[in-house]
Amino acid sequence: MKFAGSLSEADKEKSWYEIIGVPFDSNAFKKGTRYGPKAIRKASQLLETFIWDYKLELSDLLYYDSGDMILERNFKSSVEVDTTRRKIFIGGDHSISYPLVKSLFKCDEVAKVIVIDAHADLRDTYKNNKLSNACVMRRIAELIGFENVLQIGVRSSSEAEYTVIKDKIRIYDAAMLMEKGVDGILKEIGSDNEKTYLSIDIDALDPSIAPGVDNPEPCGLSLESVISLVRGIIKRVNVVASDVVEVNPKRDNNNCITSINASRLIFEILASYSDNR
Ligand SMILES: [Mn+2]
Repeated sequence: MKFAGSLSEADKEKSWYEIIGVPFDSNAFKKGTRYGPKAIRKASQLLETFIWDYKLELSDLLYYDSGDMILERNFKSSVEVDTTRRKIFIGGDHSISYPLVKSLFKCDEVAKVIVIDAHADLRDTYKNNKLSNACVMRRIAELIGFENVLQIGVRSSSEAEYTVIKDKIRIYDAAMLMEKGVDGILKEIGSDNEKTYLSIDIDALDPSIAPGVDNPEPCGLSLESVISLVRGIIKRVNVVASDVVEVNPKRDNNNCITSINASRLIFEILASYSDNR
C-alpha cells in the first residue's frame, strides 16, 4: 500500500517529492516501530487528501511513495540518499535520522538539523549502544556541530544530557513553547537559507493524542502547535529533507490515532514543501 495521494509507478518520474519508509527498530530498546511505515500508510487512507487549510488537493502535488529502505542493523555500510527530490522518511525508531543525515551531510546536502521531540536524545551511550535512539542527536551534533542543531519541544533528559544542552545546544523546550507561543519561537528562529533536515519524533505530541510511542512524556505539544511549527519552519528555513519517527503501532490505541496524526503531519510537510517550492 502506498501513502495516500502518491503518484502511480508509471508516473513516478513526474514526482517532485519522495516518501520512503524505513521499517527499522534495531536501536530501540522496545520493539515495534519497524511497523510504523505500514501503519502510517494505512492510516493515511482514512484522511481526506484535500487539505482544507490550503484549499489544496494533495495528490496534485506530485509525490511518489517509493516503498521501504532497509537499513543494516549497525549502519555499517553507508546509506545512499539521492538528492534529486525532497524526501520525507517514515520511521522507524529515531536512530534512523543519523545515517540519513550523515549521507546528506557528506555530499553537502544538509548543514543543519531541527528536531521536534519530547526527548533530548543526547546520551553518549545507552544500554551499551552508541547508535541507540536515545543517542541520536548526540551523534548528529558530533557530526554536523552542536551549534547546527536546534531542538524544540523537549521536556525530558538525564542530568548529564542537560549539561550538554545548557552549554551547547540551542533549545526551545516545551515550557518555552507555551510561554512564547509558536509565532514567538518562529520569529526568533528567523529565516535561514542553509540546507536543513527536519526531524519530527511523534512523541513530541502529548501522549493523549500520540499514545503509540515507546517513551511517552506527559505535558506534550498539541497537533495544532506542531503543524504550525512545521508550516512556519518550512516557510522560513530551507528544509531539504525530513522524517517522522517513533510511531509504534504495537502501543497505539484501537483507532490508530498516533498513525493518523503522523499521516496528518506528513500531509502538512508535503503541503508546506509545495507552498515554498
Ligand atoms: Mn523522543
